Order: sequence, then C-alpha cells, then structure tokens
Amino acid sequence: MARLLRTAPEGERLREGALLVIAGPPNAGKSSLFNALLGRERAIVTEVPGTTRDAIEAYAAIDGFPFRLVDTAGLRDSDDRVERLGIEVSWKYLEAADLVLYCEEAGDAGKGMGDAFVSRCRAPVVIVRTKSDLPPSDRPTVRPSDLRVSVVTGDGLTELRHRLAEVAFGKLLTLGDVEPVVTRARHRAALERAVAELDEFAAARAAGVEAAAAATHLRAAVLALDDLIGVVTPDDVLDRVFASFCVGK
Ligand SMILES: Nc1nc2c(ncn2[C@@H]2O[C@H](COP(=O)(O)OP(=O)(O)O)[C@@H](O)[C@H]2O)c(=O)[nH]1
Ligand SMILES: [Mg+2]
Repeated sequence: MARLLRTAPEGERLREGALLVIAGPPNAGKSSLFNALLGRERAIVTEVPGTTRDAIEAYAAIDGFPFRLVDTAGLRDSDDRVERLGIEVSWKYLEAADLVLYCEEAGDAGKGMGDAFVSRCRAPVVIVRTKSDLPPSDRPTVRPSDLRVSVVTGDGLTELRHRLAEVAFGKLLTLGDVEPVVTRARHRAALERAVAELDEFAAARAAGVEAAAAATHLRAAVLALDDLIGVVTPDDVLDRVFASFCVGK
C-alpha cells in the first residue's frame, strides 16, 4: 500500500495535467517556447520586453503526457503598474507549479537571476538556454550540460520534451504498464486511512494489546479499502440514482 501511495502525486497529475510554468526574464523567448510546445501560436511574441502581461494557460500533450502549460509575464523590476501585477500573477503560478521551465538567453546568464530564482521555487526547475541559433556571445556562460533550444531551427525541442516528461512523470515511466497507479484523491485518502489503521494495529500489538481488541484496527483498514475497490452500500446506489436521473416523472 505504501508503494502504491507513492504513485499518487504523479498519478493524480495524469488526470489533471502537470502544471508547467514557463518563467524567466523579459524577452528570453518564453512565449515563443510556449507556442512551440503547444504547436500553435497562442501567445503574442514581439521583440518588445514586457509584452506578456497576464498568464496564459493551455493544455498540451508532451511526449504523450498531459500538461497544463502556463506562459507568464517576464520577471523584472518594473515601474509599470500593469506589468507589476502580471509579475505578481507569475509568482502565484510559480508557487502552485508542479514543474518550472526557466528560460534564459544563451549569452544572458551572467546578468540573469537564475540561481536566486531556483532557490525561491518549491517545484523542480528545468533550465533552458534559448535562441541557440543566434551566434554565441563573447561571454561563454553556457555550461555543456545546459539544455539549449531554438524555436527558429527546432533545435533541442525533442530533448526538452523528453526532459519535461521525465521530471513530471518519471516515477510512472519506471513502472511497468500493468502496475497499478493511484489517480484519484479519494483513492489516495482511502489508502492513507488503511495504512494508518495498520500502523495502529501493529503499535497496539507491540504494546501488548490482545489480538482480538487490536483487530478493530484491521477491520477499519478493510473498511477504508472497500472505498477503494468500489464496494457500495444500497444507500450509495440510491444516492447515485437520485443524483443522475430525473425520477420526478
Ligand atoms: N533567433 C531567435 N529568436 C527568438 C527565439 N525565440 C524567441 N526569439 C525572439 O525573441 C524575442 C522575444 O521573444 P518572446 O517569446 O516574446 O519572449 P518573452 O518575452 O520571454 O515571452 C522575439 O523577437 C522572438 O522572435 C529563437 O529561438 N531564436
Ligand atoms: Mg512573453
């Protein structure tokens, strides 16, 4: 049961889509990459820094896995009130993210806020160097291990997709096709209740409580699992019938 529970965070993502938030300084190429991952021109792209002021959300399948992609306003200190509000929204999304894609222009790392940014994020951060088609700048700040992409040539996009799927769903990728996965919060709650009851049973026995008395915890564990495997009571059936059919006529 503990092993099954470990599949829950990624399993639940299979139903909702992993929240992938694209962030980075203005003009880093975030909206261009958002469109490229989406496969359509959804976000406005211009050479004017500060173009994206509101977060834009869209569904996309990446390497066959479901994602909710979010393009955000570029992070910088700004005097513009609307842009500042956009940056606040960016941080809200970043706090909720399952995974963050941090974009920085290849030659830009020196003045970027990469490290400070990464330490502020709770979710795993994938860093990409954008615009890899442009000639290398005189500041070779790109590490060989960095992912490099260009939306102009398509360079690096396949690797980036693999990396994103691996970070968001890697635990599931290592499971065989037939292994069960917990995909619903209700199922996770049932398993957690069952595990807690089993722990209490073991603790009671260790403390010398008689088996017959301690077994109430086992009964409670079984009841919790009934929920998971779909044992339903007549009341449940009636509730469902009345909720989904018009019986008034
Ligand atoms: N050469 C080149 N230009 C790019 C690339 N990605 C974005 N750009 C340009 O960089 C500018 C800013 O792009 P945008 O996606 O709006 O950046 P954002 O502000 O981070 O959303 C635009 O003029 C884009 O055309 C790329 O891979 N190669
Ligand atoms: Mg943008």
